[in-house]
Amino acid sequence: MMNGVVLRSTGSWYDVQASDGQVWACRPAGKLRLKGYRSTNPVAVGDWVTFESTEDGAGTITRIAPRKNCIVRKSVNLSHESHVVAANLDRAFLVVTAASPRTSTGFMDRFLVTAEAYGIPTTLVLNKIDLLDAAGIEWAAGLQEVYSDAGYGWVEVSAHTGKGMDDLEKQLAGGIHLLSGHSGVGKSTLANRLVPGLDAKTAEVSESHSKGKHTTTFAEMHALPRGGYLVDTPGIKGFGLVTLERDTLHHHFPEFFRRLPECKFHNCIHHKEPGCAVHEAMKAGEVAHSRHANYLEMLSEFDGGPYRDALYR
Ligand SMILES: Nc1nc2c(ncn2[C@@H]2O[C@H](COP(=O)(O)OP(=O)(O)OP(=O)(O)O)[C@@H](O)[C@H]2O)c(=O)[nH]1
Ligand SMILES: [Mg+2]
Ligand SMILES: [Zn+2]
Repeated sequence: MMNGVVLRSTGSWYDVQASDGQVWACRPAGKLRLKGYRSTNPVAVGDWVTFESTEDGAGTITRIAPRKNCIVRKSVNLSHESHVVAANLDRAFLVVTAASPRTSTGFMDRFLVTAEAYGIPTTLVLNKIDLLDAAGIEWAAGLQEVYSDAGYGWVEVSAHTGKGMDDLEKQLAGGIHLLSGHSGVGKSTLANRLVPGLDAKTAEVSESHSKGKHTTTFAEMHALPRGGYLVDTPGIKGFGLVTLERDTLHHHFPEFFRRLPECKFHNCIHHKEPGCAVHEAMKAGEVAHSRHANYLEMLSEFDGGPYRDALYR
């Protein structure tokens, strides 16, 4: 019996890296499934598994360790089934760009809320800084302030010129790190820079739509030279709001949560209540209007029924 971590899945086979570093091609034992999950794939990238070697030199996965967390995509056809993209993440790096494609703060905030809710710390990575014009530089400076104030890490890089890459590398020591973001923001290009010898497929953003081409289609995990792992994932189009609750949504905005004790009402949701400390902080320029506007937008969605998607434990 051996223990290892799942690096990638190719159809019904899984590449599992054993604790001695060797990679085994494994198949799951029949009916293997973690309790409480209804997903199209029983085993996911980042899962810690136990396996036995078989006579043909492959392996059979006999046990999946309970997951610390996971990122999930709803499958397109089977509305009740979902696909576990990756499990056991120590940090997510949300890659954003000013143009080709432009990442909206609405998208960033939805990602951050979901990641918060499931305990995945997130750092924002602004890529393609080589392409920033004056307006882009201003946009980036504004966002850096907003997200630093909220309590998130912010790194600026160019996967093309290499600028800022040491900064990013320093944050990748140990653990399982996820690269996420829209298609075309440069996740695979960044992975190619960070993982020596990696030659992940990348593709130019379509000129007419300024959108990525969904080049990466499966999550794949790579060992980093200084230890730890990096998961390159397919681009996200957008997502709903998990099994979040309307009345606790605001808990997942760290800068709102910190101010809750100063609100007049202990159950303030920072909407229209009098004596709201979040509104006061906004007036004083300490909480970003964009964060609050995006929060209200999400809040309004709950009135149309509960959403579930994207990330869950
Ligand atoms: N100018 C510039 N282009 C970049 C940079 N990083 C990536 N690109 C380009 O952006 C395009 C998309 O890069 P990918 O790495 O394929 O993007 P991705 O996020 O992996 O996209 P999906 O796999 O579709 O989700 C490619 O043409 C890259 O060469 C950068 O720092 N500067
Ligand atoms: Mg890619
Ligand atoms: Zn309040």
